[in-house]
Amino acid sequence: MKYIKLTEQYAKYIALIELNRPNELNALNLELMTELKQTLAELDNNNDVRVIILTGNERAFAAGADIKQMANKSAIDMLKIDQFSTWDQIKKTKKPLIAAVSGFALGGGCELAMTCDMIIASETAQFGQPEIKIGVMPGAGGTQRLTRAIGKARAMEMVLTGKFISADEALSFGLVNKVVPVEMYMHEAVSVASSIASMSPVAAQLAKEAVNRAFETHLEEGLHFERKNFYLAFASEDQTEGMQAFIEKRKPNYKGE
Ligand code: CO8
Repeated sequence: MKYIKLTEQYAKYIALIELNRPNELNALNLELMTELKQTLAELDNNNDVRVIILTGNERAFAAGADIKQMANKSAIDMLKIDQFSTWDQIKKTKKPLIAAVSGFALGGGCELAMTCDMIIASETAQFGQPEIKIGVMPGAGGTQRLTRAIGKARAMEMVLTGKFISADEALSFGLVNKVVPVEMYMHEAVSVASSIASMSPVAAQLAKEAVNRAFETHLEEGLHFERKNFYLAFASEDQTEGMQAFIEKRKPNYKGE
């Protein structure tokens, strides 16, 4: 792969994907997004992986879609390229996906971080939807996910002025889970990932699916969906193991079955 690096066993049950276009601040060109989609699909089918961490480098998580690649495109070119089918596929990743963000997370980069299930940020992280400054607007979920995450007033300000927010602001707005010193952000992401990886992968998948449903439907339907997934958890060996381990006062040994 040219634009991403994959370490399948970065830590026990944890895979690490690093966006790797450092000279372009990890601008998300079509090739990178295709590699990312394929890698996530493969990891979703790999039983040795329970949690995936997505990161960039210290300077940039990703500074947005590749402006140079888009600049001369017509609306019909964009329609035919249909890059959003790639984004839709990434959104369908079943395993928990943690973004470890340092430096710039802008435009499509901010949208990619928000597509993940949690965001661990270094204190140097900056989030923004600056598309308006180049004459367009967010296109990969920025107007929707950001608004749901931080509310209309703040999202409107970011989207209409293009201003960046700091990691601490993002934390106080509820966009990120935790902010730590730059030398600690990967360590913190691995720590959260390890905690999730020690749980039943079946339960994690069912729970992720149910939380995401909260964004897509009304309460009654969401509760109904949750209940079905709750029942489904009882079809797993991990449920038997988890409850038996509690009763026997020992650590559960989950197999993802
Ligand atoms: N696309 C292409 N190249 C980029 C991008 C980008 N988004 N961001 C940075 N680069 C390149 C620069 O052109 C530069 O390359 P070169 O050295 O060849 O000139 C290199 O990365 C380093 O960048 P800078 O010299 O500009 O670094 P600074 O530290 O001075 O500035 C900034 C950093 C503030 C991040 C600045 O680079 C910047 O403003 N970048 C653009 C941010 C932006 O507007 N992002 C939104 C893009 S549009 C978008 O994401 C729409 C998403 C729609 C859906 C997704 C569909 C795929």
